[in-house]
Amino acid sequence: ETGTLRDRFEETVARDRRVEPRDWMPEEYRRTLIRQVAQHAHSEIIGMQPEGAWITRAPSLRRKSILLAKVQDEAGHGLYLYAAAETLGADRADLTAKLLAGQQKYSSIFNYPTPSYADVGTIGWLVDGAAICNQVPLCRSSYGPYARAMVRICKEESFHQRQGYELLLTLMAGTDAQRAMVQESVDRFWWPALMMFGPPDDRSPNSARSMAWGVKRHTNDELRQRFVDMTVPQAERLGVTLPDPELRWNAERGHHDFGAVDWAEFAEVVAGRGPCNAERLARRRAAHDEGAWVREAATAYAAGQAAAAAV
Ligand code: FAQ
Repeated sequence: ETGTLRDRFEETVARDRRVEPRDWMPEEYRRTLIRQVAQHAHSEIIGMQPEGAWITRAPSLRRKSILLAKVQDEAGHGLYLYAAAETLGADRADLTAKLLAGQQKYSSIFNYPTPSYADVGTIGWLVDGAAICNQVPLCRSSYGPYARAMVRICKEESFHQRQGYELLLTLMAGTDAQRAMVQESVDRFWWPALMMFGPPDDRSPNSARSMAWGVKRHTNDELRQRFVDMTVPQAERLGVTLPDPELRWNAERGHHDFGAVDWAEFAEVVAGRGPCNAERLARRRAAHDEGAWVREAATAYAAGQAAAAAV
């Protein structure tokens, strides 16, 4: 019986069809998807903080409206992703509890500070740029609900990337001090953006299996290279220097060569010892506590509705 079910699962994956919530799937497939989707959801929610810090300080009504919309989109992405994880049998409250307890990861990138307003632009350009590069292939992920959530998320991320790039173009057309502010911000975010793609392929324990199952479509290093190749001409157009002396076009490979990422720094950040890990989790815990009354009210309301329906 399990043999046939497993055959059917393997065939679905081999034929590049989608696995749906009611289909039989290997427990390991379920587990790795819950892991990846939950980390992705947590990243969206924690990812609201670095830019959210600038909402009250945005320099104009237009900039404030754009930033508010972007940060709200991130909350929305978190919610669709938690919903996708629930189709796998996970419980959102439990995932949140694990995030708050530091038992589940979120992207390393959100543990870096945003001391400058230019960081809002740089996050849009580089962080959302990297996110799109990583997530467009996930629209073809083998798990249906995750793949479909990615379609809408990627459309919104494209808007996010554009608003960031446009903000930076505006600053670059301004004063010397504004141009310096952009360069300083790009200097801080470039390497952490490259780390978003995860460890190098020979140190990525999940890649081979996730690729075989069609959960991931490209390896971490492939996507990192694609991001570098895509970003270099954008940096030239913008007039900023990417902080890597080894970055150059390699005509033989048809790709840019680039310097070594500091994987020791990455390991520290993922282990919870990055510049803002403690602050991000403390803020998230406080928001959760402050929202307790909403959860209680919603539960009481639902109980009231159920009681009324039972009469
Ligand atoms: N940070 O074996 P692999 C966004 C962990 S974009 C922290 O290679 P995998 C949009 C990894 O989980 C950011 N941990 O793992 C936005 C694993 O640990 P585990 C979110 C990392 O899964 C923009 C271990 O290292 N995007 O939010 C990182 O095959 C602006 C070994 O790694 C996604 O989550 C990292 N950077 O590949 C929001 C995309 N990299 O679980 C607001 C979906 C790796 O075994 C503002 N996820 N780790 O304990 C993926 O594509 C994959 O999960 C990868 C990692 C590529 C991230």
